[in-house]
Order: sequence, then C-alpha cells, then structure tokens
Amino acid sequence: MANEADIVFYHAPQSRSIIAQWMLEELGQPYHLHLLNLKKEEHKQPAYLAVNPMGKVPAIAHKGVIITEAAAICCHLADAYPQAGLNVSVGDPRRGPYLKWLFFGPSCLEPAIIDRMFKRPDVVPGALGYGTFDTTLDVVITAITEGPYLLGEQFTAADVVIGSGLVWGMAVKVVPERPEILAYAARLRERPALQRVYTKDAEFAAAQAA
Ligand SMILES: N[C@@H](CCC(=O)N[C@@H](CS)C(=O)NCC(=O)O)C(=O)O
Repeated sequence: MANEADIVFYHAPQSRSIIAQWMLEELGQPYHLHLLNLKKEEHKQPAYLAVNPMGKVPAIAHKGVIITEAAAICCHLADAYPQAGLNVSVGDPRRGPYLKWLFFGPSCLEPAIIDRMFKRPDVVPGALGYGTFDTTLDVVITAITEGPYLLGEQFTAADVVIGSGLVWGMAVKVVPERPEILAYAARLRERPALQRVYTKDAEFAAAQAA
C-alpha cells in the first residue's frame, strides 16, 4: 500500500488528465491531488513548468520521480502496483499486445481523432502514423468486439487509455457511435472507478468555475 505522499497527481479537470485520474481510481492507492486551473494558466507558471516543461497535464510524481504523458503514467502505475491487476507482466505472452494498445492510444487513436476534429486536410496516409481514420477505428473495433476488454477478460491500463480516447472521441462527435463502441463504452461506464472520476471531475470543474 502506498501512502498519500508516494503519488502526487497534477490534474486539471475536463482535460486529458482525466485518463490518469481514471487510472489512479482503478489503482485504489491513495494519492495527493494537486489541482491546476488551466484558465488561470497555472500550468504555464514556473512552479509547474519545473514539473512538466511541456506545460501540460497530466503529470505525477511517484516516490519523487516525475512522470508525464498519460499513457506512460498508466503503464508505470500498473507495473508499480501489480496487485491491482491492471498490468500484464513481462514474460506473459500478452505483454506485447498490451504495450501495443498502450502506445496505439497516443500514437494512432488520438492523432486520428484530433486531425478529424480540426478538419485537417487529408494528407498521404503513408506519412501519418495512423494511416487513415477509418482503418484506425476498424482496428480498435475489431479488438473490442469480443470483449469484454481489449485483452479479453482482464481489464488493463490499456483499456483506460483506449477507452478514454473512444469515450472522448464520441463526446466531441468524431468517433461514430457504432454498436461495438457503444457496448464497450457502456461496460467501461459501469466501472465504479470511472463513475467516481466523473463525479469528482464535475466537482473540481464547478469549484474552479466558482
Ligand atoms: N501527450 C500528452 C498531452 C497532454 C495534453 O495535451 N494535455 C492538455 C490537456 S487536454 C493540456 O495540458 N493543455 C493545456 C495547454 O497545452 O495549454 C499526454 O498524453 O499526456
């Protein structure tokens, strides 16, 4: 069991850091929350730039070591607290596919959604890491159709990363509400950890708006 000082979580509500927040809630370890107000540009002040020179959330400090990038945070925490059952260990033949999905989130799914969201003109698919939006979505849909999760029965940090992308992509009306995606998202929303995230995030956002 960690103590609260072991994990410091730098979070801004209604942002990508909800991915790390979900991971932390699934982990069930105590953590110290450091809220940042993006509207007040707190993430661009020297104190936070010392944590993440990118000036972006999320970030965590785990036992004094700073980790940024949402998928890396999820992967690291899953490995650091294997008792939560959210990782696939080195040596398990599913480790490779597990890492594939953790990387697929930020390198394929998210860029595909962002490019479409901002109506970026199509460029040569061979030059894009994700190829085409449709191929990217089809590959994810194939992986979640049998379910219940990406790696079958085990819910892992990869579901936090890919699931977050799909849920957000539907919210911004970019990811189509295909039955397979809706069914996967419904399974994810049944998870108490994700329900806690939605409740807490709404409270944080309301407090910052006040
Ligand atoms: N590649 C980073 C992206 C982080 C990111 O872009 N965070 C956004 C939150 S949605 C942010 O901090 N935006 C504030 C800004 O850049 O001013 C990750 O996956 O963690």
